[in-house]
Amino acid sequence: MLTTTNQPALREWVAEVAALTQPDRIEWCDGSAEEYERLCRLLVAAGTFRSLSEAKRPHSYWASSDPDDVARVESRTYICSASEEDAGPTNNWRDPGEMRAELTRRFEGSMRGRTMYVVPFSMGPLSSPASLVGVELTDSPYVVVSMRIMTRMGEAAQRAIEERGSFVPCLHSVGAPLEAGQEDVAWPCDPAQVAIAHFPETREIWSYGSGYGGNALLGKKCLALRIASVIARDEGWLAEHMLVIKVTAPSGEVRYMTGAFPSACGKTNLAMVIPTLPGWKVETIGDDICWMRVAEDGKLRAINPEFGFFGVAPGTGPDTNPNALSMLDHDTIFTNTARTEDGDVWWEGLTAEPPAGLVDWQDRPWQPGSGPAAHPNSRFTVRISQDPAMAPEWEDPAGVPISAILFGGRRQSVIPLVHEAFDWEHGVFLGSIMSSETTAAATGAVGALRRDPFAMLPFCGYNMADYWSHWFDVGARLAPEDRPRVFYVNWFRKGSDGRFLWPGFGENSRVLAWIFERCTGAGAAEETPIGLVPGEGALEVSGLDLSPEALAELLEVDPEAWLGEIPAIREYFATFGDHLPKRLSEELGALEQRLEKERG
Ligand code: OXD
Ligand code: MN
Repeated sequence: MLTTTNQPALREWVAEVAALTQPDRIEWCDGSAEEYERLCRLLVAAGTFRSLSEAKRPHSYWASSDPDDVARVESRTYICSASEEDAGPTNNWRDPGEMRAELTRRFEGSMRGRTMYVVPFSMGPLSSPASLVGVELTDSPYVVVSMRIMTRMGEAAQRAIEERGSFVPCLHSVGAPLEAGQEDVAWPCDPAQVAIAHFPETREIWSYGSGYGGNALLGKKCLALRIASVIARDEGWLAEHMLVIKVTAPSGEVRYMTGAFPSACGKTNLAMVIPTLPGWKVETIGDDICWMRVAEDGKLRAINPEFGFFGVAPGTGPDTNPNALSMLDHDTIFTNTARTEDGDVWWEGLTAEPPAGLVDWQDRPWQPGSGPAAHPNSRFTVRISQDPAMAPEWEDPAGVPISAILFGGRRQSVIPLVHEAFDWEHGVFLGSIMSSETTAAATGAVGALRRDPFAMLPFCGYNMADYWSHWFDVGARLAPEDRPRVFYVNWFRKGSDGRFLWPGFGENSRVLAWIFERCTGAGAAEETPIGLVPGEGALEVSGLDLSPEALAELLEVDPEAWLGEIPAIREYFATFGDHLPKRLSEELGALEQRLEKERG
């Protein structure tokens, strides 16, 4: 059991925060199984957790959050850089001094009546100099057990911090102090006062008022993306909101790919996809975050800094993601799913018919027709090691060499099933114009179209236009033959009858196979004004219930519809003023010319 540290900065910071937040107790977390068990028992006793049936789902728990604390709150997520310009127009900026003062007031006494847990953790393998270490101070035992699943947490991480002598301080409170004799609630939080603040210059995170997901598990979105993106800019690498997969062809040849998709667009499903194409294999390296560096061998190499999945449950089913289902069989925490009579969990998409006797995510009896039983952003928290499709090299500190980078979003029209960028620069342009129809992963309207460049809109810790320049700079350091090829995919195109044209899921392996073959030089492509699409017969569609007309519609590039997108892109780029890389305006101009030429 850890009781303190020989690291002066950590010791002093813990003492300082304790003096401010006034917890009843301080507990240093060692990450042991015993500690996990004890905290889970405590969460059961507090009513936060319910044990699921040992027979149905051994060693698993169900939690139901406050109905006002169910997703990341982007409107209360702040980048507090010294200058507003450094945060850029896509982030909420607050002056660091003012924010610090305001949050200090909120944190004052915020842990009264509670335990403050000291949670040392590493994003990335402990042995890797590329990993980032942090310490989360939190008054939420739910956060502690989740961090043990999601990160390499505990004693070994603390030793790494002591050796390095530095760490990223991550302060978290649910913002619900208990006065003497006051009874606790199952999910303490303070939704009205939520603030998730990032200080990029001093590399600190302060999060107040929420106990949910990315707001509270600070290693993931806050550290491994927002703060890491700033560190990556300064050090010349890339911290990305991307899955990483290993694709093996029937020949045994291997290629690694990354993919950026906005939240809840099927990233986890693609990371664990079981190919329908005979002989092909896909294995997972990561499902959400990837860090890429130009390595000594000249390749762009990626690691997954995480240790667990925090995946969206609804839509995870036997057809969409059988690997995930077997991974969730045991040792999993479910938050805001529905529950069955016999002590198991359920969500929309798990089975065609809901079982009788469900209780919904708020623990109320559920009736068919009364809305979703599971919250649309309900989640599972599970160790990566439980994924049967994990590639053995997923923890290799050297990373895996990337051959292809995929971008994608949820677009009902205009964007074809797949197209390839002409080169790296055009690829950066494709990433910068990504747009998607919004989902339930964040609070706000669902189904509206929003620009989500590189799927980093909620996660880039600095000016998005400077981030694009950084992508050009990293590309310039790669030899042309080592630059990954860039692709844009859209599984969500609909036909004139309003139905999805592409079956998706396992069939997406057909698109991966074409991408793979483009990387090895075997795949045929046809040039269009927007990029390269599969040439005649190059996309393997045999055995699919897909008419030639539907295939043509899927791959169609309509110059008129694309020209219709240009003014909005130009307007969007203009919001970045002088920061916009000149190369991106040139790419836009060149696209417009190619489209006009095609239209004739
Ligand atoms: C996530 C997200 O939770 O992107 O991964 O919202
Ligand atoms: Mn994500």
